[in-house]
Amino acid sequence: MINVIGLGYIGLPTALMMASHGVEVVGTDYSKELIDTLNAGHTTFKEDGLDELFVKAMDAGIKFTTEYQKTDTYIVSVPTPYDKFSKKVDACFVVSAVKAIMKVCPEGATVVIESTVSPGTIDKFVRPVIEAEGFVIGKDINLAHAPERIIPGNMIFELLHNNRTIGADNKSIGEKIKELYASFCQGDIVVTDIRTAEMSKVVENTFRAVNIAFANELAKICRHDNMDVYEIIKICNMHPRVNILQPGPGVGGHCISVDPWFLVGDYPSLAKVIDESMKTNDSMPDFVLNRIYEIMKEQDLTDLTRVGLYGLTYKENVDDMRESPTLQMLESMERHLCGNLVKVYDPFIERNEVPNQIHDLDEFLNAVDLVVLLVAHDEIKQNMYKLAGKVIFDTRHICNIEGTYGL
Ligand code: SAJ
Repeated sequence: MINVIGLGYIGLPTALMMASHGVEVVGTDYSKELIDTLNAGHTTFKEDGLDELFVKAMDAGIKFTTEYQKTDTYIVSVPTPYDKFSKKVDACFVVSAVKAIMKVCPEGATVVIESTVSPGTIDKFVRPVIEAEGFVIGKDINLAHAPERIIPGNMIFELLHNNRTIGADNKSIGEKIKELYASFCQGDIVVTDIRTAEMSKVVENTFRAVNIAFANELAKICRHDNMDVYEIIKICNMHPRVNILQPGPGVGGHCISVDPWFLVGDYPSLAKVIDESMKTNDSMPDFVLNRIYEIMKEQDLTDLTRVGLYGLTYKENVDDMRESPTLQMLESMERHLCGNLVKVYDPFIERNEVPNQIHDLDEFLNAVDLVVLLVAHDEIKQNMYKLAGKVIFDTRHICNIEGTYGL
């Protein structure tokens, strides 16, 4: 039986996927509310195909509990935030999960860490916890790292089809864990050592962060001299070896906006390009705010209460608001004492999360003169005609109404 610890954005789909492929799974989470919701037959976030997978896994007998189980294999997928000052990974949730596992696990058990950690974290924080309980790693307890790679918005497909990496202390444990993941994963599974697996995961997200920063920097350069960044990127991308990403209002989510900081925190004098890239991405919400003020001036708009921010989530068609550019903009406005003036709307966020949140698209549009498109949800793409007559500032390059302002 597999005990999956932490049933969030990664742990839940992973547990469901294994269960629906014939693996006996118990999912554990310290939140009783979350466990009660799952046991009442409901999933805890929106994702294409998740509800169907949940039904399959329930039929296959998956169980949910707040208790850690006594079993031979554990998968730990708890959050790994970073310390905002030191920029280093904060492994406290991983450490407490492993400590709790050590209290119940039998000798010979394998602990697989799925959570994203910076290189060396498992050596520095996880091994000492296991050894402190008197276990010898490799003899009494085996350790592995199987970093996840799935993208919110396409998680279920990617869980099935992406290639994966398994890091382990020795080949036989690596192969054993590879076999477990191969129960559902149709991609290639590479077995390597733990440190290489840790580093590869962080490097993948850093690669994307640096490339988004490049696009964001181009947007700023093009704005400065009134050039069309999208046209330029489109033309450049016709070159066989150029593939520039899209500029945007900033980088949110719990991965690309977080993981690269681990490298800056651990290698401050070496990770220069990464540091500058992260700063560039973090500067985008303020860049967008300045653009809003410029556009208001140009359009003779003076009333911030008639400005509407479309989109609160960190990207399109997900309900996840973590580190979202819109929240970063609102925080910045808050510091200038005007955060509670603008109107905000997002079809994916039903609860009131910020001041002046409106829950109906038409009502939102009626309440504003300037619409700032911050997230490219399908809903707004399908209702673009409703923006006719408004001043539009499109940070995602989705609106082709004449006169629309861009980044
Ligand atoms: N963004 C841009 N321009 C782009 C692409 C993205 O501004 O061209 C923005 C998005 O709007 C969003 C942020 O970047 O705010 C991140 O979105 P994303 O779609 O690039 O990535 P995430 O954070 O949803 O998922 C990433 C993925 N990593 C990579 O593609 C290397 C995913 O595969 C990982 O599993 C995930 O991080 C994770 O959990 O680590």
